[in-house]
Amino acid sequence: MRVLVTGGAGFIGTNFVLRTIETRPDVEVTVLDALTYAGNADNLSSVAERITFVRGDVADAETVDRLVGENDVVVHFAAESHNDVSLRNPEPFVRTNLVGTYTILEAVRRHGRRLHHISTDEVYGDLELDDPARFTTSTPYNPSSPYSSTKAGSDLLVRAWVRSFGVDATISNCSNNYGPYQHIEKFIPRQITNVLSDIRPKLYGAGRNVRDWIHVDDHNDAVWTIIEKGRTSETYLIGADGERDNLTIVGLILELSGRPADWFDHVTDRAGHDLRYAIDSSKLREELGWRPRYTDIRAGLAQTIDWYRDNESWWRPAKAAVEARYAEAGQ
Ligand code: NAD
Ligand code: TDX
Repeated sequence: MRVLVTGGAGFIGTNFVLRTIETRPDVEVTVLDALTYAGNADNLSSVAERITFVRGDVADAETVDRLVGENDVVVHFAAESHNDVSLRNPEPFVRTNLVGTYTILEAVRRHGRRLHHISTDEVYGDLELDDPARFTTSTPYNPSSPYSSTKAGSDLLVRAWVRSFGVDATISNCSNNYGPYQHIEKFIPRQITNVLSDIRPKLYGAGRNVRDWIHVDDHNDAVWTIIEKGRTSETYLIGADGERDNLTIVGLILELSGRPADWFDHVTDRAGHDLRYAIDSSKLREELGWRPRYTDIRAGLAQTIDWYRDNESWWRPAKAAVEARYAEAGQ
């Protein structure tokens, strides 16, 4: 099988490519990545001989058409992915997430290829903290931010291309990922690298917002399960029953790092900050037999802290600039 992985030099895409090469010797991987600030080609240096890497834009129709034509399956991870950045400058979100997905869809349609589109639980908006409900595939779309609205729009484009043109596509909406190679602008790696830099962790607002954490390897195993066993035109929700509020996550990081429990700051809240996400992944579990392997978030976080401690050269060059941007916003 020849697989085109868009966004393969970012956090989840890197983990997907490394794991695919390790566990599926019969798969040929081509990565298409624009190497924005969030992408890093060095992530893939250990498998450079085993993959084809193309630096390019998913909104560039010519490049996309050629690469889609040369592959059997497209796994579309490429996106602008950070809510805080989307609040400062939404333009690249519209271009990459909407025009990029449109460009992929047109190429997939022309060449009759299979697409798996990677999306997020944020398309459903948020839940109240005391609401026992979780998102299902029938929850109405209700995105809050420029990021999540462009991801919602990209999902709707995929659905329309399936219905109108018979494109062979599946969609997955996953909850918050953590693990190695995540950009340090994101919550968990920001706090881990803060602690490693002697900076106090920064919690937006009261820290009561809830995210449903899943280890990136569990997400990527689910993606392979859908590629291999998923029914065409279906949407699958991916989640590992990992609901925790941000305060709890910071508490665990402090404890695992041997710091006092109150060694953190409350900072300016995010505009329009979604309260709670929670995924009901029973469709994926019951229909396709997927199960998460990382069910102990404490152990998963300990392993992630070790990775950032052991790979300081990977994140250190970006740290001062990331913190300076947050400081400007009072965060
Ligand atoms: P990331 O920001 O770490 O990586 C994105 C990658 O896409 C980078 O390598 C970047 O260079 C590349 N890219 C950006 N614009 C591009 C363009 N125009 N053309 C080609 N490449 C481009 O993001 P991530 O956290 O790995 O997320 C990957 C996907 O998973 C996204 O679609 C995101 O919406 C989705 N997702 C993420 C999470 C999460 O918790 N991180 C959860 C659910 C879904
Ligand atoms: O310094 C921080 N302090 C803080 O309290 C940062 C960076 C974040 N937060 C809060 C905001 C959220 O409640 O932590 C939570 C997680 O924040 P992010 O890591 O920015 O993730 P989120 O906004 O939930 O979105 C993530 O999950 C869904 C990914 O970035 C998206 O790509 C994915 O779709």
